[in-house]
Amino acid sequence: MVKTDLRKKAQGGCVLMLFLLMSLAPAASAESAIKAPAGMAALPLKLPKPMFVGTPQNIKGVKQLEKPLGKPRPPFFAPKGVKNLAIGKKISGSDEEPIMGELKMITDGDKEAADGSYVELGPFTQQITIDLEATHDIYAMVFWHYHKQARVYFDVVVQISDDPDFKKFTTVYNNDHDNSAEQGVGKDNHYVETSEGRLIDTKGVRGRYVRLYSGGNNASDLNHYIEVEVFGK
Ligand SMILES: [Ca+2]
Ligand SMILES: [Ca+2]
Repeated sequence: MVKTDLRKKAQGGCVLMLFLLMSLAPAASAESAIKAPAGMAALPLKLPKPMFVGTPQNIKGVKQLEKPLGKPRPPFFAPKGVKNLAIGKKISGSDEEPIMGELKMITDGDKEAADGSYVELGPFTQQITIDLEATHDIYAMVFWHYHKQARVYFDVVVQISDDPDFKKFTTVYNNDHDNSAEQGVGKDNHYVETSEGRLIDTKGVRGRYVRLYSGGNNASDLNHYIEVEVFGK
């Protein structure tokens, strides 16, 4: 009995907090409405210009598709001093001669959606690997496949390893629900690409190499990357 009452009180408190946060949100920016915990800071993210607005209508039949948030993503807090370790770092991958662009564009800091800012890799399952040149604690990754139009990329698998051959690795994201990329069955959601990129919480996993798989998208079998950021220290 006592336990139930406490839980109810706690739930009430949460609802009230949520209500307060939501009512604050329109007045203040999301970043200032939510205070960083001690020793933490919001990721220093610089977002590109959005190229489309509103809820995409042209994506049908994609299973386990995450609903758009309908508002800016809340800040992500990581230990103070965390920075993008991927900028300017070397990239290798399964398609070293892309159809459009060059692999080095994936870590050049340009995140715009326009033609000339994205790399087009061959069809079906492809991977890219970034060498951070040293082992780091990695707290978050943000990546943009494409954001000129609303799209869903399939078999998005992200792994972190200390081994260039990835004999051992930690999977930090996997939405390949049928193991077609042969990296194991994932449970993460499909999502619509936007100018905010996809942010994943990598929980301080240590590693030197990050590898990202994809297997085409809802509009074609091809794979695209605009930028990958790896936040750590
Ligand atoms: Ca880029
Ligand atoms: Ca699949």
